[in-house]
Amino acid sequence: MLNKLMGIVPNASEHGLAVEHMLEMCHWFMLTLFVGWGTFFLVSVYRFRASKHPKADYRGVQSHASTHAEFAVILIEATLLLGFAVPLWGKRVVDVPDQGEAMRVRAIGEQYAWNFHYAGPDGVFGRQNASFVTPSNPLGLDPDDEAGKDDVVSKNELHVINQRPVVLEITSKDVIHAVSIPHMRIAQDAIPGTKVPMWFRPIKLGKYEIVCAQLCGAGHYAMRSHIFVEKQEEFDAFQKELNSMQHPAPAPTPSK
Ligand SMILES: [Cu+2]
Repeated sequence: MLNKLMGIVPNASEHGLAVEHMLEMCHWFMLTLFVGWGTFFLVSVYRFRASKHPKADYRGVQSHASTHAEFAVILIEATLLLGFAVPLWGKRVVDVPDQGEAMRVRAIGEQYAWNFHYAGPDGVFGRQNASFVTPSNPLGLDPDDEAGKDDVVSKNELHVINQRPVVLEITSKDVIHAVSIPHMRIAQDAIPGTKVPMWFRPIKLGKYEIVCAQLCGAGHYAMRSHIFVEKQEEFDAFQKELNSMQHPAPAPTPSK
């Protein structure tokens, strides 16, 4: 209920409910702390006002109630962190689905766009080298590498298959960006020179927003993409269309 009040978007991923549960507990805890400390502050301001207490009292508090309250706060915070947050995070980063089960897509950030690189039907990413980078080959795919001949790249559009786990391999070409997909309850920094895997399983067909979650320069606001959760046939059609655009068949030699 508090999550909704804070404007959380609907969940569209398998693990999303666990994240929501965690958020909800934290929000209730923060609300309790806010009301508790706020009340304490107001009561103190009123009770110890100068007109009633012209002379300062240096004896301080005699009861142990505040110590117990503080200890309870530490205990709840430690439980939230060690009992829920760390195990949840541990599960996410250790249990990455394997190659056969999941679809691997590389997400490469640049000022100011996201490139999504698919391995194509062979499931193997083509070799890349910075010296091959051109406007039409933004990721520097080696034209001589067989594995790269079926690779496709889409700009600002990530297409995935409903119910199939996706592993995003996240990196950046220039500065630090971050892939954030609120509906999937995931976010991860894109750091140049590293490739960080982040995974999720989409469970609801539809189009959702992907935003850059690191202030990466003057055009940061424009670094907005979309994720399309589709049926297998729609995904295949999308891949085929990109493939025919990016790997056009050689023109037939004119016959005499
Ligand atoms: Cu960015």
